[in-house]
Amino acid sequence: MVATHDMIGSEKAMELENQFGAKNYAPLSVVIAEASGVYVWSPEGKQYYDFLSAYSAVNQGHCHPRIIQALKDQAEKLTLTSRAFYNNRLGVYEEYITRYFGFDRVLPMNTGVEACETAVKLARRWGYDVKGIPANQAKIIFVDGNFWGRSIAAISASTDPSSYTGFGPYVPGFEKIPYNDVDALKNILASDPNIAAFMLEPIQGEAGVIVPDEGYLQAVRNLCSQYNVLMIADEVQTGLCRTGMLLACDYESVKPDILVLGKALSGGVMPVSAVLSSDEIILTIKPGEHGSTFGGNPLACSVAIEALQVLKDENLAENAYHRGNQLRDGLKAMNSPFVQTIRGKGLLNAIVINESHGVDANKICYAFKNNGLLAKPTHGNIIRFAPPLVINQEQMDECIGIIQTTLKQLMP
Ligand code: IF1
Repeated sequence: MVATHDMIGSEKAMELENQFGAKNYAPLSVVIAEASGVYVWSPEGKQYYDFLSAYSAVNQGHCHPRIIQALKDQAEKLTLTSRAFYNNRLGVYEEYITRYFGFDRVLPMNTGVEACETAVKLARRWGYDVKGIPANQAKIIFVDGNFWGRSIAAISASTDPSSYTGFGPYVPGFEKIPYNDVDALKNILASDPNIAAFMLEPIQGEAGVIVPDEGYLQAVRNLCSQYNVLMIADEVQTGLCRTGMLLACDYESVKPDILVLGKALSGGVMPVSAVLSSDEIILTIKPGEHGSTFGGNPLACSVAIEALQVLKDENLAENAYHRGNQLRDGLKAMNSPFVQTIRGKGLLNAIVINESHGVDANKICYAFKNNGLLAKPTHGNIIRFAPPLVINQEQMDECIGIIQTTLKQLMP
């Protein structure tokens, strides 16, 4: 029996997870014990560049000192009151985040999927109370390749069999159309008066960093307005400077009716998510009709204020924009036979691997690991490259060097 505070080694850590944990993941065989900025270290002290950023939850860099300090300071005073009472941090946070993004109000939740579920509930409720959709007839449109979490509603919207198979029956009232297809959206909105909302990621993360055509977001905005359908932007992964602007929607100056944030909203120190919207939409949910034990807790509020302030103070959107160009230029210059496609915006990138050389994406990620860089394949032959947004030019050059050296080593 390992004492709960023993500093165990990598082998023991993996052994314990394999023996006592559910097997709902198949992690790369690397154990992380410490992290700071763009670096993580194994229990044995081996250093790696983190090119996954906990799926874009540590945009500000691992264990950012200002965010950790905010966590510590608040944790010593007050962590949780429930929403049965007011507390002295929630209102301050609500004013801060609504002014930060330009919305009337915020509904605070914890995880990304909770916030996306909240957005779906808000859209349905608005559909009934404001748009006048008949009871229980509201439809919500999603796109092929969407990913917004692992809840029953989220997998009911999914087109990925590995997300939904074996978990039915599914939530009704969800329809799917192709991503990046304006005509498909126009046709479905014109065909059904009971559509409450259209929900999409401005860039699809899990689907493999799928960047839509220039103008798609603006076309979505216009069509949703034209047909009185709410546009829900799931920026849980693309938001908070990840793609080189504060929000991915900012590239086309599009303002969604409902904005969903999560992940880096806390700088990766705890689960914090948020749904931002207008009075007309968000006030359709009345007291006692929605909530969560930890939603809007004082600790999350203090952490999120600091995490958001760090994004601005350290110009992380601008850095993500330039470092992303540096990375994609570096990858193109390699001209590697393994790399079929390079795509992304800011520091949300992916390479599609040409596996015809007998080397698959998983093997490449293990080779990256051996050379000091951690990345993980998403679907099949796609490797996501998403380092913390604090990465500097010199560190990015070193990472490009590691990637190039590794791919050369693997050539037959
Ligand atoms: C896993 C990746 C997957 C998300 C978007 C909502 C959520 C997510 C756009 C839900 C969560 C996480 C979940 C995690 C792996 C990661 C992920 F795309 F980021 F890589 F799976 F697609 N909207 N994404 O990306 O947020 O409830 O997790 O806080 O489930 O394996 P959550």
